[in-house]
Amino acid sequence: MVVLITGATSGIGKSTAIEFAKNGYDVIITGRRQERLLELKTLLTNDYLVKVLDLCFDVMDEKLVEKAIHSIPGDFKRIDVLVNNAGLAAGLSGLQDGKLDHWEQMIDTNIKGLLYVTKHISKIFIENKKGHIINVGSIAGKEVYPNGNVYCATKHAVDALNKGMRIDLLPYGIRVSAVNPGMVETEFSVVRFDGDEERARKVYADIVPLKPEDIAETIYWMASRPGHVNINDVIIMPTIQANATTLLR
Ligand code: NDP
Ligand code: 8X3
Repeated sequence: MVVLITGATSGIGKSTAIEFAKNGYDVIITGRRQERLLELKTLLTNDYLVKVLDLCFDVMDEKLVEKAIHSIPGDFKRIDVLVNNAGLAAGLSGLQDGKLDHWEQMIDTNIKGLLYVTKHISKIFIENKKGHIINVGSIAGKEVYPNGNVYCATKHAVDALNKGMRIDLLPYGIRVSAVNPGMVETEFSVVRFDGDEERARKVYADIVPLKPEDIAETIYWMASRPGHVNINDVIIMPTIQANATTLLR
């Protein structure tokens, strides 16, 4: 079995690569940071004795996405599961104060990047008449919170695409699922606050957030249901978080 994970250099994507490798999957890991891909490749190869292919590309660039997916060799091309995980929030401010480059990066990564990867991998799945796409959405795709405007909009788009893909790919026996987490402690907040580690630390101070492993285990559980079962949608929150804006500190 083969899984392709976008955004495997950190956080949820990295934990998901480890979880699938633990369960004997060969793994295609992708992201923009080559050195991190190589570190993870070494870990997965040595600790779990699986085959690993690293593909370094930016999901925002359709030509690079197409080139990377077309370069996948032999056995790895028999992909069983695609985890559409690469994504980010950039900024947290009122719409009136939003930065255009933040908006474009979120739209180009979370929506367009996910679409590019899905379009190319779907063709492989259609040829094989099987496959499973697991989209990483967010509680931000189910609710809108103050200053979350564009990030929430991109994750609402993922929610809509998750439903649309399931309809379009139904004739080909392709399963489509989404996992929508609340707060998970990863590099997410450091990225959101443009590298401000102190501000990022405060997001998770005095709470017990989800760990990336919690999401990875859920993704693997979805992928490992029997073939006639599709988990459409899961919302997973830390126990201290009731919804996007209500949490116990
Ligand atoms: P991290 O910042 O730890 O990981 C993000 C991953 O996405 C990295 O591997 C990064 O790789 C990759 N990525 C970002 N932009 C691009 C790009 N343009 N091209 C290729 N890869 C890219 O954050 P998380 O693990 O938390 O985030 C993973 C997903 O989970 C995202 O979609 C996020 O929206 C979602 N999510 C996160 C939550 C949280 O609280 N942490 C909650 C709900 C959803 P690289 O930089 O090497 O390219
Ligand atoms: C990440 C979770 O609540 O910061 O998608 O939007 S949240």
